[in-house]
Amino acid sequence: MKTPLIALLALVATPAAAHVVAAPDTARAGAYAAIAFRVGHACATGDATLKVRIEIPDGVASARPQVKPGWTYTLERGPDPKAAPTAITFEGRLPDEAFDDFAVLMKLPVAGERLVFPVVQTCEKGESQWTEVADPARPDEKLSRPAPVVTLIPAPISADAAPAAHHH
Ligand SMILES: [Cu+2]
Repeated sequence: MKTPLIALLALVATPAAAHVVAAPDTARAGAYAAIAFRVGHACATGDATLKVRIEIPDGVASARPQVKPGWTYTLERGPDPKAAPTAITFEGRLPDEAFDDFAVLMKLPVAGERLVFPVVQTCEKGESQWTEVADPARPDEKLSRPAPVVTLIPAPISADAAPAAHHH
C-alpha cells in the first residue's frame, strides 16, 4: 500500500545529481565562498570531458580558480583588470566513469537571491551547454541542461546586532 507514496517521494527528492551542479549550492551573500562546479559525467556515455568553462555572473567581486593537478586554467577578463574574470576555463581530461570538482573562490554579492553560472562542457566527441535557467513561473519544469545555481542566504542585518545572550 505504501509503495506509490514512497516512489513519488523518491522522484521528488532526487536532485539533478549527475549534471553539472554547484557544491555547495547555497552561500551567504557578501561572503567569500569556495564553490565547486561538480561535473558528474561526460557529454555522452563513454566520452571524456576535456574542458569546463564557467561563466562568472555580474556582481561577483572576485573569482579565483583553485589550482588543480593535471588541469590548466585560463581566465577571461572584461575591460576592467581589477574586476573579477568573466569566465574561467579548466582544461584537462576527465573520463565519463568519474566525476570531479572544479573549485572557484568568490566574493559573492551582498544583494540578490541567486547566482546563475552558465557552464559549457567540451568533450572528446561533443559538447554540453549547461545554460538553461528555470522559469520562476514554472518551478516544476524539467530542464535537460540546467545551469548551476547558487542560492544566496541574506547576510546578517548587522554584525553588532544582539549577540546571543550568555548565561553563566
Ligand atoms: Cu546529468
